[in-house]
Amino acid sequence: MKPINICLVGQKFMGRTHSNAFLKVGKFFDCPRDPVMHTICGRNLAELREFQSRWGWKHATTDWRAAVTDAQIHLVDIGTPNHLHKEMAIAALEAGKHVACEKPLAGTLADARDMLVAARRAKQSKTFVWYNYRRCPAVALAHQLARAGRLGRIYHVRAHYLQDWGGPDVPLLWRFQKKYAGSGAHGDLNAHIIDMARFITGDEITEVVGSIAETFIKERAIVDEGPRGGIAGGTRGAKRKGKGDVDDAVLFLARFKQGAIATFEATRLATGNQNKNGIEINGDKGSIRFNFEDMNYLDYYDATAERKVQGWTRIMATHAPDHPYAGNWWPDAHILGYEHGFINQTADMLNIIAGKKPVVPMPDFEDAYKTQQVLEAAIVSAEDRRAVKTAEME
Ligand code: SOE
Repeated sequence: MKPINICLVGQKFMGRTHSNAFLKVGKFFDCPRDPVMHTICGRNLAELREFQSRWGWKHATTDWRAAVTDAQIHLVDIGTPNHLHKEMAIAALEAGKHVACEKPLAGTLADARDMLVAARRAKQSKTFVWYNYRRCPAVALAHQLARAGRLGRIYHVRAHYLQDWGGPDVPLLWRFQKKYAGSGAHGDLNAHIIDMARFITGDEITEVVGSIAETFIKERAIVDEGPRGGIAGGTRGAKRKGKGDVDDAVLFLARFKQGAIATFEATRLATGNQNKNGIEINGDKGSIRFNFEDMNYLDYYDATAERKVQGWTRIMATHAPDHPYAGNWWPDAHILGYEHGFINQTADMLNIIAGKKPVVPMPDFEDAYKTQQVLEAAIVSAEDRRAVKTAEME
């Protein structure tokens, strides 16, 4: 089997999820290419060496530019803070590599546009964006049901991504600084649910009708060392404070091209909700609802069933061959977790590189740019206090 030599940039939280996916994918999927964990890049050499030996990367380097342009590399995977996506992706595309990039595509629409232009120019390169929740079997099933017409005409989309890790005790990480992240909960969390809503409905958001953004916590402790493999980390020993200049929460209303209306809600301050990534969609033939904290289930309501037996069906989406990706994992109800979305995505990336079809559509730079336009429209809408068409956000 032909190898795919991978260079991953980033060795924190996403570095771990991606390394795990590259390590496992060949054990559970018949991959058309052999993923080789060739080079890991990061800034701190001591941490990098430890990471390299823990996960089994062949080489480790702090020189990302040399690594992503190295003739031996076929796929560059970017798992860094958002402000670095553009430079790294463009360098890799210009060197003829396939590129996988963490979400959102970039911190700003301008960076995302430059990445899109580079991707369009690099005709031989495939691009991928890690909207990993598309590949939870329950979400992929919702997409298939909607595509098969089981929801009928869609009236409402109600999406929320609620976390609570962003309180005042959390230090001034890159995620709270505009120059690194672009935005806060918005680009981090609304990005996922915009992608999920577009993916399931197969429709595009044409207008943000109104948006509200709030930064509740304006100052945070400055710490020397960020978290190692998680999100937040502590503030022990911190003496200085700095300004957090991104949103903690953004809510907005939107319209879809085919007429559905929608609400989106993202926050890091929803006390008690740790990773409540949820969506509900109502159509004239049926409805679905999904909550990542219960990720193996998809709730489905079939409004075409005989009235006396209509009701919510709670589907444990782990049954092969009916449920997407289920056949690659365990017997029914031997449930899956967060990491499986990344592994499923890796299998599909390898399929696409080999010219095969993914199980469900993959977000590439072209697709992720559409999500980025919606993110930008919501920012402009909140700033200008007006309705904003996504087409304005070129
Ligand atoms: C932090 O809010 C975070 O890790 C996001 O960055 C991820 O994209 C999301 O999947 C889980 O939460």
